[in-house]
Amino acid sequence: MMSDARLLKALRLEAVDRPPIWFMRQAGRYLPEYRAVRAQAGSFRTLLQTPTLAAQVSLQPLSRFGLDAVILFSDILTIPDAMGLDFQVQEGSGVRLGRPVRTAEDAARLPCLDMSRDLDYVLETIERLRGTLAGQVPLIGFAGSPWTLACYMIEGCGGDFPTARAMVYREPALLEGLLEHLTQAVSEYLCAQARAGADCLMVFDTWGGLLTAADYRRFSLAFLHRIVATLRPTGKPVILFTLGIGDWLPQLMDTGAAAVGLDWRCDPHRSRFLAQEKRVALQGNLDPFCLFAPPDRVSQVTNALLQSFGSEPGYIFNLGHGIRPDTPLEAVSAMVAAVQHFGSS
Ligand code: 1CP
Repeated sequence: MMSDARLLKALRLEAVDRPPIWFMRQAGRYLPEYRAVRAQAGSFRTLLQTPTLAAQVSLQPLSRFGLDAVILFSDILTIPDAMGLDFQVQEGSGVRLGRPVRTAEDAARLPCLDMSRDLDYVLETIERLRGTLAGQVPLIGFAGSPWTLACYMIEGCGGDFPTARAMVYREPALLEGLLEHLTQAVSEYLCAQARAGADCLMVFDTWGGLLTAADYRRFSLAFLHRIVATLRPTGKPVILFTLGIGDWLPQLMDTGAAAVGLDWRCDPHRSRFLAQEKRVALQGNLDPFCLFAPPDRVSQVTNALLQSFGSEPGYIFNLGHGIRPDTPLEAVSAMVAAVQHFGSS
């Protein structure tokens, strides 16, 4: 039964035979089978927007490694794209949004999305995956946090977001208005993903760590709180991940999320200590650069990390951030095998 899946048990803080494993960006460019489908699609955007292909690449890491979860193949930038900002991925030079939001007029022009009309292709991908997975492996739906989406929408590209970060000080009211609008969209998007068949929902707050402590609370954490509260009636567990969370881990644990994701810098012992007190699960946090070591070294580091997290319930193995596109496959296999055999010898 689906509710017996390791991932869902760990999220409920129930005992499991070994930690569940999946990893951020598990469907992506480090896989030759992904690159083949991406080439066949012609562009990243076509790949995203074609449910048969998006479902196919979502399943690739499951077939290759036998992981404990499938994450929907999509991108956090589907929301700005649906709002008319024209999302493009350029070969080698990252992402671009053709129409950035810089003024109150730009913000006022942003439409309220209708999920079943504007993001129907994402919901159709989830429905297909739910059919194929037939309750065997949980499916993770996701979205970007309002602050992280605002960074891309204001800047129009990735990088260190100078325009967005200056707006925190120059035009906080404009920024808050944009974040309100995005909070509504992200909440509705994740509710729609839950209805379509996602078993668990993850919010990527990739750029929350750029803010000061006070601004993190005001411009990111406050909105994460509201998203978690809106999702509660769906009954689906929520995982929150802020890259560079550092000192603010306890506050993230107080949002009501089932689990928090840890980046590679978080100390497993301190995180476990806090999580036990707050009754939340943890997910993380092998350094993605560990996967550039020889396979036997990867196994050693993975085992040491598993030991540090210990065998108490409520732990999900993952990387501390997305897997790098140039990661050797032998290293990934060694990491996965170490987790799958943990505790059995
Ligand atoms: O060329 C290609 O094939 C495109 C590369 C790519 C891929 C594989 C992009 C463009 N997005 C994705 C898929 C993706 N993105 C997934 C599903 C795959 C999986 O996890 O298995 C997910 C969950 C994301 C989420 C995402 N996109 C985040 C949050 C997670 C994180 O890594 O911090 C962010 C920040 C993005 C933006 C984005 N999309 C793509 C790129 C190259 C970027 C980074 C842009 C930048 O900041 O420069």
